Amino acid sequence: MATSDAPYRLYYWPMIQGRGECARLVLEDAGAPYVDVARLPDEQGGGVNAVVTAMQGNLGKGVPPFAPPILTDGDLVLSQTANICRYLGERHGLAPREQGARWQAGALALTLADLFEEAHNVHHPISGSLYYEDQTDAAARAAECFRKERLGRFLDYFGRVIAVSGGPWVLGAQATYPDLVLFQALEGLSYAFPRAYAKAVAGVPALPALRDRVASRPRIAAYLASDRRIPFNEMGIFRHYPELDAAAD
Ligand SMILES: N[C@@H](CCC(=O)N[C@@H](CS)C(=O)NCC(=O)O)C(=O)O
Repeated sequence: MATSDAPYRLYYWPMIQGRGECARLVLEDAGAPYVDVARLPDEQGGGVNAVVTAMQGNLGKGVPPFAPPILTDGDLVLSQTANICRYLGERHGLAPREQGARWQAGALALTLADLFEEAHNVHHPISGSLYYEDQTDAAARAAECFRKERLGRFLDYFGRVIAVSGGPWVLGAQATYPDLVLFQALEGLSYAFPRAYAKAVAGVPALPALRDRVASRPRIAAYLASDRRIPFNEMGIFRHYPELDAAAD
């Protein structure tokens, strides 16, 4: 599986941050050249069709991807967000050097993938194939459980990870790719659940500190200010439905 000097190609839904944003953040922080393929005009091979084609396994040989985000590096086709971020992190100095720590970084990225899945399932507790409006009662119950049981558990966990590492990053003194994915999780949670997030994060000051620290990394700051950063909206993973962020908890 040769890699190439050509820019990476990222295939992800062009209208949302979604899980693709984790890969975008690692690419941006690394200063790695990439093409966000589906954001190209249709006539240049972009648009939703680019993602659909990629999902059909038309990008190359070997293991076909199940779902986006999908990253290609030359003829290597990769899927699974945590896997893509690990690949990029290890290639671009955004991963620990020691093998054991590399696996532990991978565990953090996978735990964050769990959090993304749970945050998504709050507004789609029955099925992703139904509209939110068709599952609002179940979503209200799921949201209450998420706010009361899961949100704080995840945030406290990452606070503990930072405390154990000595901080300020999740793995200690050096920023690594899980920091960028955690940043995206914090961005998304504060967008989707502003009240519940504010309450849950109040006792974990290391997290807003890490979020600020990531946001002020020069390449990330430039990215966030650019039109490459798609605003949050109600089509993505993190959606703000005020009724799912009750104040009463
Ligand atoms: N575990 C996968 C989940 C991938 C996933 O659910 N992708 C969504 C977009 S964020 C999708 O379009 N899925 C299509 C499908 O599952 O059929 C990851 O972390 O990358």
